[in-house]
Amino acid sequence: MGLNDKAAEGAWKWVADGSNVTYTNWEASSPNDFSSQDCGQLYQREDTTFTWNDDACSAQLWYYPGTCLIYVIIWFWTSQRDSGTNQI
Ligand SMILES: [Ca+2]
Ligand SMILES: [Ca+2]
Repeated sequence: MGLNDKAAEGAWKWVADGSNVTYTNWEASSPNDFSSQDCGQLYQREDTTFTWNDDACSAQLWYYPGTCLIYVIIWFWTSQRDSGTNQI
């Protein structure tokens, strides 16, 4: 989400302009820097609201495309199912 604390642990900055983060919406236990997590990610709670989590920067590279792919598959499956229903 364009947010990291790579330069100094705990000093979260926006990648876009290097400015300090003023508003935060961290998950209750985050940021916890577990195994040196330095990149911010959106985290969807079970009630579907979003908070922030710190995660390994390498994890984001596949996490978001993977999530998008799952949504596309669900959308495609749903649209096929619905179009089949309409034809009956
Ligand atoms: Ca960190
Ligand atoms: Ca974390």
